[in-house]
Amino acid sequence: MKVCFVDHLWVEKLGIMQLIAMLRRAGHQCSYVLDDDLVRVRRKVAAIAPDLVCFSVTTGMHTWALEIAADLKQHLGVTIFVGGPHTTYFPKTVENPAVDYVCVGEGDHACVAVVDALSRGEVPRHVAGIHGKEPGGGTWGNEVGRLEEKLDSLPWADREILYRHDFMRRSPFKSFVVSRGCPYHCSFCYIDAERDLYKGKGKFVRFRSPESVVDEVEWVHKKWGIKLVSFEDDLLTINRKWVYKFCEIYARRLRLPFNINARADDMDEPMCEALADAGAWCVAFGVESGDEEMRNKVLNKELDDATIIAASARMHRHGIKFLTYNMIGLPGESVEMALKTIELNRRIGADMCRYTLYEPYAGTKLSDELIARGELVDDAGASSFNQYLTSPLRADNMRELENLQKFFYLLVRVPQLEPIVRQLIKLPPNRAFTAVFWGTYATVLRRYLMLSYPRLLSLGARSVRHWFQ
Ligand code: B12
Ligand code: SF4
Repeated sequence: MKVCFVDHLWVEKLGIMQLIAMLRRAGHQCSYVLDDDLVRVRRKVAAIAPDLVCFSVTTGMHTWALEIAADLKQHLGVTIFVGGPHTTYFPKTVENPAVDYVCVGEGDHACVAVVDALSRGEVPRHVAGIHGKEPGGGTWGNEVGRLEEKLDSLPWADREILYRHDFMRRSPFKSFVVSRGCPYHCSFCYIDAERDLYKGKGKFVRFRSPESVVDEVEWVHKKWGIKLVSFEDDLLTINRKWVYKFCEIYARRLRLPFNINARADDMDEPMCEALADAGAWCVAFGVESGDEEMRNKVLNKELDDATIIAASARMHRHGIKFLTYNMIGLPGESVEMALKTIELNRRIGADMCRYTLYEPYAGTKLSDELIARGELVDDAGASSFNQYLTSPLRADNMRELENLQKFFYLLVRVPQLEPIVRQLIKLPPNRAFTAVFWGTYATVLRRYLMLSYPRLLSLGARSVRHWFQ
């Protein structure tokens, strides 16, 4: 069967690459249209003439995908299959007139089972995790299946099709996700919803074997070249034994610079030593808020200031750079509390920071509480990339917080500016503030991902429409 994935993000979407690998292994033909323009997408898909068009969507980009799906359905009459985190948490997407099937949860086996069934001319009614439409109206849906415990049994992500684009092939960093699940319960994250979905369906936190991960990175490096290995897993450090083993093999065979996501409380002496010896370039971890009560009582992060401070000093001693994730515009946050977040980053000497406005994703614990209390501008929760610019929370000081977020990194680096910024944030939001934000944010991104200036500009040009939608 001819299957075509359509997407508009110029990033390595491992979900799509993973499914392409599964489908090709099962003997299906796959293609990947990477474009955001409706007419161009229609033309490219028509030229391929697929039997099935697939989208992999997160909440926010689903609006773009559904618009394209409607156009393809109307003009080409093609079958539409949508999966990814958005349909996992919002299976009602199947009610959209353009959509034929949605996948809830992990789709490695479900995707193949659906395509196999369709190629036999059957309705994939029996496939776990799949929802579809009843012929006479209404919808049907199946419970998710068991989680795949042996991640090594899945084929490596198929990068071949994506790397036909020079821009993607030449990327200095190449992305990998080698684990699934996370044991924590942050209130702003979807992880609890995912854990509930899979209750009784197998082990939630799983890792590939370190050997297989190093084999894959080595293979990708030999074939396409890597300057920086970007491990995008939620938390690579939760499995200590795994990290030590991985670092030992990686140091021996590759020793390429790499980035990981971690928690500050995992970054003790042996962990820092192992990562430093293996050549880690940067460890990213969540500070989220500089106010301990906000971080732990509201965000449920289970992490105190002292641990963050000690871990940061340790990483500096071991020569590991670190990037912090921070949110401004949190529920009940005052300007002084937000300034504490900036102050904590300054104090720990954060090498790089990411600083967005808190985006309340519908279906997460915190967002649902805000919706119930009527504290969101609309009930849909966050649905676009606007966490860079505006907040959907109702709060008297929100304009000031939105302005402060634009100056976050500048204030971490140049504390002397604080008295001026305190005055500036009282002004209405304006383009000059937005320019400060993009300038500083791009500087961080460039450094973290080892991007050249031309590449950064090119990435910005390809993404700009989605950032401002
Ligand atoms: C790497 C990553 C990124 C990368 C790459 C994004 C991407 N879409 O792949 C970057 C940095 C660009 C990114 C950005 C964002 N991310 Co992000 N990201 C992740 C992360 C950590 C890993 C994703 C991954 O590659 N997983 C491995 C692959 C194999 O899994 P997968 O993509 O989910 O695909 C599986 C299934 O979903 C399913 N599936 C996927 N697509 C399809 C399609 C079909 C047809 C079928 C049948 C099945 C199917 O099958 C796949 C194999 O099992 C996840 C958390 C996580 N652990 O999954 C968050 C996560 C996806 N991100 C999230 C968010 C919120 C964002 C941002 C909105 C953040 C922001 N505010 O900017 C943006 C949105 C960008 C976008 N439009 O996709 C949320 C999404 C929640 C939601 N409701 O949609 C997640 C789930 C984190 C969380 N727990 O809250 N992200
Ligand atoms: S540690 Fe990260 S992935 Fe885990 S619950 Fe918290 S935010 Fe979500």
